Amino acid sequence: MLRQVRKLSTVLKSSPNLTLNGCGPCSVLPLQRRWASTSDPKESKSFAMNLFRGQVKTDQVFPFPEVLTEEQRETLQMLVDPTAKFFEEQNDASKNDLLEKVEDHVMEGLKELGAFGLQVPTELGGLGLSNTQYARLVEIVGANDLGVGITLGAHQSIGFKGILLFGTDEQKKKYLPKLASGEHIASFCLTEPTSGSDASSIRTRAVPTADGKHYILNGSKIWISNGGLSEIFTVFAQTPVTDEATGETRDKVTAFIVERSFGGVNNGPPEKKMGIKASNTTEVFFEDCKIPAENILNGVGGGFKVAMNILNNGRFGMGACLSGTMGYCIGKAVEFAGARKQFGRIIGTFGSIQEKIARMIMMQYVTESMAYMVSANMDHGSTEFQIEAAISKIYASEAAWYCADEAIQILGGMGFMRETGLERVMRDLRIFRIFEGTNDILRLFVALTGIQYAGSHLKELQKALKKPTANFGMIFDAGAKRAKRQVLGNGGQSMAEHVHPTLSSSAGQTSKAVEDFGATVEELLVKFNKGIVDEQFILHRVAESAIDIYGMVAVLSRASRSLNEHHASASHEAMICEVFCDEAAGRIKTNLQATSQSNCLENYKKMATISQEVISSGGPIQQHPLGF
Ligand code: MYA
Repeated sequence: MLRQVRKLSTVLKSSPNLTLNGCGPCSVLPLQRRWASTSDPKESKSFAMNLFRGQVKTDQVFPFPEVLTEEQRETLQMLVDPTAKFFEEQNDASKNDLLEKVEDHVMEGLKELGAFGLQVPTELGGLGLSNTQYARLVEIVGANDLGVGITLGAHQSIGFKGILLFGTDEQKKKYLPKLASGEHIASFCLTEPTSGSDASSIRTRAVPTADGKHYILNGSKIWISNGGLSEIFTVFAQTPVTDEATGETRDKVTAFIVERSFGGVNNGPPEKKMGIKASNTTEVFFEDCKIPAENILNGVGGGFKVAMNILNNGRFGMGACLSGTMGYCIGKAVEFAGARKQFGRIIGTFGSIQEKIARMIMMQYVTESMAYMVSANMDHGSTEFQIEAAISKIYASEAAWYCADEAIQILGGMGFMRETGLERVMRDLRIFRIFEGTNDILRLFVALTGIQYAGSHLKELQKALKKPTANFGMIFDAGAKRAKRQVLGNGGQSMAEHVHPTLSSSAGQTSKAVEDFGATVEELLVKFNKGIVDEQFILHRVAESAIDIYGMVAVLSRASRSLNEHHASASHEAMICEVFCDEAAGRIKTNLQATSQSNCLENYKKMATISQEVISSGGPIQQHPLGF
């Protein structure tokens, strides 16, 4: 992300001033780097991306996307019960946790179920499931055993996803059948001792042999899920790439399919971890490992794109998986709250417990709605879901943590006991806020990607203003939107036409949030120009608002569908939606204000100083209350 920040810094150089017709002066930043090559900024269909321009693009969100064909639905229904039954009868999550491995008979049973090749095409031995079908099964895994989930997820969500997404026909035919059956397990090898969030700073290197037919790979990777079990590794390494135009050679990331049988591949012992203990995590070392050149994915130097796309593609699965985990925690909490008596009353009748349960349910509803919205968009063929997938991952991992924590709180001392099963879930959940992109990095990713998109359109406006008569429509449109925002506020851009009338007030709150958000992004671009990339306190609040708005839209859309189709739970869902939207609207207002309010900006400066002082002194520096 630092690289992204640095790159964005170069993008945001020299900002000439611009006056929007009738809307007062504003400076427009030229976000050159990413858009310099194209004459027009790309119009995105992504709902989240367009939020940053204060626009509501409804294609991906209203009505709540339905993608399953009748046949897919039937297939899925045939898989759901046996999968749930398998976990209930065959898998013992606490035993796996204690053994620090998935029991052998469970691994074999999962292979028989086809769980290692859920999305591999049927002609290559897999179940050929869509993203939505996959999500539904993954939810069951998440409800039962996150350690098993990571074993399966590291294998297919990231381990061999590169072959599915970027593999040639030959690569797919060669590798996928054994991966789908589980005969071969796969790992995703990106992280290194000196390269975590800054993925493109990896040092593992692969150099071509003199005849160019092979690459020799050297380096080491850490914290590799399935590292000790895998035969197949998707490995990211620096390779020398010569620029044809300049003749200059520099390193670029290339993705390789590496077989353990190539030789020179070794792994360390299983790591001792806080949670997901049943999943195998090791270091993996490559020493003069000879890889055929045909095992490159997406061409030499195309590896960073492979890595990012694999990660984007896998993140919705985490949302689905964790909505299952949240369901498990809620089940434990309500079972206890509905039976436990204290002070002569069932504790579930006390307001403080009711609030906890309602919040857990609300968060699960949002998580589920986001996950299935993203999976449906992917199944519809969208290629622009990276912001939504990141939002879904951030939200799900934090919501699940909240649910596990509150479930333990409701169960009190019982929740703290190992036999209840919640302490394992809480330990397992902690990593979800860290891996597949830390939530902090993903928040910056969400904010900066969206801001870049908004900035590219401002740049286009700047160009248009150079020839105002030829581009009158565009200038007028932008000016009118701004004016409308200033004059009409809430009424400027309504979402009400897309939602059930019961939810019109929530729709109004969401429309208002979108408009305020777009205006804030524009103001930030104008105010900070290239400096916005260094304003992480502010970017965090921008990301928080985007997450809340996406949540509002996801639940509005889903609850509207339930109301329109008269689902039995429709009025319950409507209430969830109303409460979430109302609270989210409040948070968004606070977060957006906190991007410009002077006291907030002062606080950020002070917090930066406090932190710097503490870091440089190696710990707390305040005097002890007792003075010694
Ligand atoms: S695996 C390890 C996880 N590691 C990470 O996630 C690394 C996080 N870091 C990054 O993602 C990147 O380094 C960031 C950018 C985002 C920080 N989509 O200059 P740049 C393009 C598409 O900004 P950087 C693990 O944890 C960008 O547009 N494109 O890059 C195991 C630009 O393109 P162009 C993207 O500052 C987990 C170019 O790249 C994206 O270096 C096990 C350079 O951009 C993107 N996202 O870094 C989980 N980002 O040059 C198991 C950047 O064309 C699964 N770009 O303008 C469990 C699943 C659930 C269970 C399932 C049960 C079955």
